[in-house]
Order: sequence, then structure tokens, then C-alpha cells
Amino acid sequence: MLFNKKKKEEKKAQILKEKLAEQTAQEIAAQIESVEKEYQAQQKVLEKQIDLPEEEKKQKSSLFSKIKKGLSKTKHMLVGGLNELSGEEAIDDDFLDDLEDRLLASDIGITTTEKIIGIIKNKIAAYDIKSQSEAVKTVKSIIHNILDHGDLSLPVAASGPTVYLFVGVNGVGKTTSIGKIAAKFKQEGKKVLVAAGDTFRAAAIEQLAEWCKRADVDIIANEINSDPAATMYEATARAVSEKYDVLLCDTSGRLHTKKNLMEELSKMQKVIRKNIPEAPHASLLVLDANTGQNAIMQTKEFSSLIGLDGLIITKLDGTAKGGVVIGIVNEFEIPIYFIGVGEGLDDLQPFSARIFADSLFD
Ligand SMILES: Nc1nc2c(ncn2[C@@H]2O[C@H](COP(=O)(O)OP(=O)(O)OP(=O)(O)O)[C@@H](O)[C@H]2O)c(=O)[nH]1
Ligand SMILES: [Mg+2]
Repeated sequence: MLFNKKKKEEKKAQILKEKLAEQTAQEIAAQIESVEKEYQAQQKVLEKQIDLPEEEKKQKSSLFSKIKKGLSKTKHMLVGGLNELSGEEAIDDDFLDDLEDRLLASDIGITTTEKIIGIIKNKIAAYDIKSQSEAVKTVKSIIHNILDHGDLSLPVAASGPTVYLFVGVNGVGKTTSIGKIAAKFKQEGKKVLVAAGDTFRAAAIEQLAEWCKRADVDIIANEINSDPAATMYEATARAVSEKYDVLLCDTSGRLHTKKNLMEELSKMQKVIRKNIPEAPHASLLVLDANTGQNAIMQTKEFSSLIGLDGLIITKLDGTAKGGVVIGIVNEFEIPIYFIGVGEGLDDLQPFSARIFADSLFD
């Protein structure tokens, strides 16, 4: 009897042991599985981390080469000119005059040229620089510093549609820039509406419609010679009711000296605010880099007459006057958001002061 009990106990213990062993094996297998899963997940994260910089590097280098190519004429004028001056001889008045001429020739502007020459003269007086090559090196680093502002993104509405109003003189690239920006937003998955506020010419509406077709975004357009403010009213109402993310408003080209046309722009801003009180979230002045110093005049005038939140500088690819970008960054608090370096869809690039400076000097 006692023997039987002992045997039963032994058997029970054996079963328990086996069960325990089985359980432990299952637990270990589960643990291994979870560790493996974790490892695989970590691998994926690591792979992504490795992939990302590569991808970014590729994107950055293609952006860099695009901008560098676009700026080649300006680079030739500005940096090529400076390098010609760069000798080991001592600095004299002739050298300083020559330096000043070359800065002005690359359209940096009088104010910024005077600032650069002033710093150079102070450094000479303080015996910080003696040779011409040291002076040229210093000019390059001053320009780097002027340009070296933080890169900014366009303001975005806290809620509801974000409205951007594009203004500028005739033919600077407003409509083309809207087309390119519309395509960018569309690619980001945003719902985009474009308002044809240039009711002055039938061709202007057709041109914008063509860009919208290409970018696959919606357009709102009225008849030729109708009041552009009415188009703005309709567009903002539709942007709100149909929950658009972005509304891009085109306007006809106008000279900053034409008072009635500038008042028309103020009226458009007011009408836009009727449906979206904090809009336009940015009134953007489009400037053609070819106009050089006139771009500075246009910025001053548009800014004082209608208020500006940002700038777009186009056609840098076709000009040696890209130095104007340096003058604008130095003279105005208004940020440059995009630069145009060609006519292609991806030739309008977000402005990066650092990439701009590196493209000029590297
Ligand atoms: N090379 C080059 N051409 C550009 C660039 N941006 C615009 N253009 C060209 O400039 C010309 C005028 O562009 P539009 O977009 O029609 O200019 P706009 O300001 O809307 O003109 P208006 O409506 O007449 O005042 C077009 O032929 C564009 O292709 C650029 O960055 N580089
Ligand atoms: Mg236009």
C-alpha cells in the first residue's frame, strides 16, 4: 500500500516535472520568438536609419548641383571676379576700389557693398588682414554670414485652408511659380485650389488652367475683365466649404508705381479676409533676379504699400545678377521662401541660405 502510494507520488512528480519542462520550453520558445521579433524590428529601424541619410544625401546632392548649375553665371561674376583680385600683395586703395566695383557689378547693391567694404576697412585698420588674398577670403566669409539665416518654411494656417497671395510686376514668374508650388503641394497629398486672380488677359487664365491641369489641382476662374476681388471671395468661400488645404491666388502683373493697381491688391487682401480672417497667411512677392537692383526697389514698394510676408526670386539660372539675393537678405527682414533656377517643374526650390552660399563658393 505504502509502496503503491510512493509509486503514485513518484509518477505525479514525474508528470509535474515533464509539464514544467514543457512549459519552460514553451516559455523559452516564446521568449526567443519575441527577442527575434524585436531584433528584426530593430534591424528594420537600423536599415531605415542607414537608408535615410543615403536618400537624404542623394536628394541634397542633386538639389545642390541643380542650384549650383543655376547660379553658375552669378558665381562666375562674383566669385570669379573676387578670385582675380586675390593676390599676396598688400591692400591699397586701388584694390579696395576694384573690390567695391566687383561687388556692385554682381548686383549685391550699394548698402550691402558699403557694409562689406566697411568691415574690410575696419579689419585692415585692426591689422587683422594685410594681403589681398586675406581680404578676399574675408569678403567670402562676410557674405556667408549675411546669408546664414535659419531656413524657413511657409506659414501654415492653424486650421482650415492656408491662403497664399502671389504678387509682383509683369512677367516675373508668378503664374509659373504657382504651377510649380501647386504640383509640390499636390505631391505632398494636399487638396489644392488655385484662384485665377489675373482677369486682365484671357491668355493668363488659360496659362494658369494649363498649369493646374499639369499639376492635377482645381482652379476657380471668372470671365476676363471681371473684378479679381470677386474671384478671391468665391475662391476663399469654396476653399472653406470644400475643405481645401491650400489656396494659391494668382494676380495680374502690376508696376509698384501704379497706385490704383496697388489699391486693387489691398482690396483683394481685404476680401480674402472676409471668409478667412487670418488670410492671406502669406502675401508673396515674386521677383525676377534679372532686374537686379530694381528687385530691391520693388521689395521696398510692395512691402510698404500692401505688406509682404515672403519673397520668391525666379530666373537665377539666366543671370549674373544673383548677387541681389545677398543684398535682399541683408537689407530686408522678409524671408525668401523659394528660388527659381530653371523653367522645369522641379526648378523652383525652397531657398536655403546655406546651400545658396555653398553653391557660390564651393
Ligand atoms: N529660366 C527661367 N524662366 C522662368 C523662371 N520662372 C519663370 N520663368 C519664365 O518666365 C516667363 C514669365 O512667367 P510667368 O509665370 O508667366 O510670369 P507672371 O509673373 O505670371 O507674368 P504676368 O502674369 O504677365 O505678370 C515664362 O516664360 C516662364 O517660363 C525661372 O526660374 N527660370
Ligand atoms: Mg501671370
